This record gives sequence, C-alpha cells and structure tokens, in this order.
Amino acid sequence: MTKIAAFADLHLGAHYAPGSDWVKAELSQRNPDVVVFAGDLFDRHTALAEHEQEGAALFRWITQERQLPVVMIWGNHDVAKGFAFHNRFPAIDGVYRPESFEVESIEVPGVPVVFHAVNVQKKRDKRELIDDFPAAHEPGHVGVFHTGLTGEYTKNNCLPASLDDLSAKGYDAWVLGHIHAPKTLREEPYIGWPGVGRMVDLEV
Ligand SMILES: [Mn+2]
Repeated sequence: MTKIAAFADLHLGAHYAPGSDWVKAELSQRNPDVVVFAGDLFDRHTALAEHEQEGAALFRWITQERQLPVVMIWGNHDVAKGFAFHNRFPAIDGVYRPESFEVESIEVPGVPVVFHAVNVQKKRDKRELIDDFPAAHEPGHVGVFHTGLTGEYTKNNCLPASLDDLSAKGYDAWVLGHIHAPKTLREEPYIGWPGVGRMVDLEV
C-alpha cells in the first residue's frame, strides 16, 4: 500500500490561497510515502518574486525537511507566468515532473507506483491528450492531470477529457487540478479535484 497526500491549485499570491504554511500544517499531520501536486502552484495574476521563492522553499521543505518525494505538474497559471520554461523553477532533488509537454510516465525511487502526468503547455491549452495516457492492466498506476474535463465546472477549460475517458484507463487514482471547489467525481478508485485548501489522502 502506497500512501499519497494529494493537493492542487495552491495559487501562491492569490488572496484566497491558503499558502505554503497550510501545506506544511497539513503534511505535519500526515506520514505519506509521496506527495502529489496537480498544478497551479502560482497565480498568474498576483504571484510576485517572493511567491516564487515561497514555492521553491515549500518544495525544498517537503523533500529535505520531511524527506518526502513530490510528483508535480505545471498548470495553466504556472505556464502563463513562465514556469515550465527556461528552468525558471529550480531543480530540487526529490521533485519529479514531466520534462516535456507530452504525457510522461514517472517513477519515483522506492515508490511502487507509476505516475502518468503531463504539463500544461500554454495559457489556454485545449489539446486532447487522454489517448496518450497508457491503459493500466495491473495495480500501481496514478494519473496526474490539470484538466477541467468536459468544462461544466469552469469557464476556461483546460486539457479537455471526459470522466469516462479517465475511468477507462484502469488507474488506482486520478489527482486532478484546475477546478478550485473540491470535487470527488468517483470515490473508489478516486478521481477528483482536491481543490483549493484541501489535501486528499489516498492509498493505492
Ligand atoms: Mn488551472
């Protein structure tokens, strides 16, 4: 059993964002094997240089202080701010994310789970990528995806897909980003948006 602490849409810099102290407080109450973050670390409207430093410091705290690996993707806000390009965010040992803008399968040393994940590529990314996620035929697969799915929860959809598309992959969980109101779309196996200010505990 692998324990995952999952969150998304931290939106550092936004007035409604709970901030990195919230993440630290949540993780201090948990002992996961791996942390998953599903995109939008920064808010494209309001994040300043100090928030960039806060984001990097948070990921260093998780990986160095807590000694936990992180699997993360870039969301549309991060990309609009210029992260995901030019190595603007520092390389941090123990932080794993796709290196390209295609779906990649990520393995974390010591964690018997394969994470299938993709970075958003541009501010309004309407690519249909679900066919690029490999189907799983055995346990141990988790999807990490910054998507508004079929768009009913957002005016600005991102990387569209359907819930049925996700379900059909046979993964043990899908951690989604982009929608801020927490929403569990399927209980078991979990498919959902942790949302702003909520950390989700998964066992896969
Ligand atoms: Mn987003």
